Amino acid sequence: MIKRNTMDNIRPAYVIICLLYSCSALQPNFVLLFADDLGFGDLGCYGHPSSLTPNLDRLAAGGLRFTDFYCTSPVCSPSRASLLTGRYQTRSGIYPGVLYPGSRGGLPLNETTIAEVLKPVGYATAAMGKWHLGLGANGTFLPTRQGFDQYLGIPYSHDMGPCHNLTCFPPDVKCFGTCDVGTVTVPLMHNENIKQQPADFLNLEGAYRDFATNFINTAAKNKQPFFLYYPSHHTHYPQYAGKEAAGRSLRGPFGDALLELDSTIGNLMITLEKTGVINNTLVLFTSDNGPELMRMSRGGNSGPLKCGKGTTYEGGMREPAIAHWAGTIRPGVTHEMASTLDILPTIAALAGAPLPPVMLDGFDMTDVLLSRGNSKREAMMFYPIDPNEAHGLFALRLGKYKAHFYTRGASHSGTTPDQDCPVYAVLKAHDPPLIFDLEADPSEHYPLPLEERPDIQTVLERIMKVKAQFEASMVFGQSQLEKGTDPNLAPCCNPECTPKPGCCHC
Ligand code: CSN
Ligand code: MG
Repeated sequence: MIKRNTMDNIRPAYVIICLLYSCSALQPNFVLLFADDLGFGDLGCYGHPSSLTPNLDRLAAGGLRFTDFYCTSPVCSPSRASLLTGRYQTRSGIYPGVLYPGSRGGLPLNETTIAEVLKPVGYATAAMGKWHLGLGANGTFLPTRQGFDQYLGIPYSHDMGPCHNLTCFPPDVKCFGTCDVGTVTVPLMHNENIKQQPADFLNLEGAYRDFATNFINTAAKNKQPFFLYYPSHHTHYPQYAGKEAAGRSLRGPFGDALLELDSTIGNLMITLEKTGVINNTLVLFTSDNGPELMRMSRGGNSGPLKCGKGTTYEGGMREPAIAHWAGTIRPGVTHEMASTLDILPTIAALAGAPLPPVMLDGFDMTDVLLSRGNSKREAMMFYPIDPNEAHGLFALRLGKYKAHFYTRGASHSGTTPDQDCPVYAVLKAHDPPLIFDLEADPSEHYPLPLEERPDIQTVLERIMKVKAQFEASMVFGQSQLEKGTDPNLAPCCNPECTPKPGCCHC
């Protein structure tokens, strides 16, 4: 196994000070912002020429911007499972693929989420936006069962419902492309109740804004430390934007959706300032997986990285990431390797909370954030959307080198000129693995010639050792997706109505 951190995660100074004084005066607030299908190249501050992201650009200018930050899966649900648990999705069983409205499974309740780490040490917790870690019978897997005091949002992807109800601005213009038919319209849930079905997308961002403002105001007034998790639906397909953002970007519907997300983030920052908690709040921003290149000009952009969503190339899994903490994090750029896996241990350390007593895959990155120290993370593991024990890892990054043991294109990465990205680039085993130097060649264009490079052979030996150690430590959890779906579990605001799903409309 790669380096582990245990008790050293809890900063002794915090613990002692917590005992002597009141904990909450020292415990920082956490705002965790998670974009959907946003690529490495999509933000202005990551070089996109026509995106308008003034608030995210400001966050980056006043915070720490990561160049080498990874999610754990090139699709949504597994990536979210890892973010909230600090563990690879294979452990929690969130594979293969993603959860659907009627899925029987969800993030197992015995997994410990960031919210469940923070609640026992006094935090108020709230989630708003796209959950995508299951609903189950009677809301078994909703955020309110996973440590969040409150939830407002859509519990899965918003293309998982009939598209004719997902109209863009102006209201009579239908979205481009198709969504799922034969399932219930997309609901907006408040805690465990359906508030709207179908959800009103044109006013959704405003509802989140109000929910967040209310949550922060209340916590600040009560002098209670808080954790706000905002996994946005933006910029997942089909893009939507309310009237303040629609038509306002230079980049079409994708740019408008991104601009709307950016505005909400700007609004959140103003609320943090107004309530006087900005200097005591760590704001983290990243994305769940790479861009949907199959949407062509309406999809995201992975910038210089290869391919996108659904693949284990860099474009599928390296993400923009920003950490902002006014007066505490020195602004700049870091090339240290970090991951969504590292957020739970970092938050636990800063809050003085004990770590869950399970095998964690994350490392405390407070040194990277607070003193620009070295990352404890030496390696990053790349699992495909359908991991299994027989294939194991598709790729592994160790230091600046990445080895691909298997490569495969994905439907979500279709349409680009690179023939390795689309779905018809079938599974290919590489023995010896393809090896790239990601610092010299971040685009994974030029595999290193192993036979001519004894130094790279030595690197490969180290990589194989780390892989073997890691895989020996990996216990696959029971697959939650293989439990299948039951249409009766899909959320319906009018549960006794017939015929479903059409009558689930309130
Ligand atoms: S995802 O996007 O949920 O953000 O990963 O909306 O992998 O088959 C992915 N998929 C629908 C989706 C289907 C989605 C899939
Ligand atoms: Mg996604």
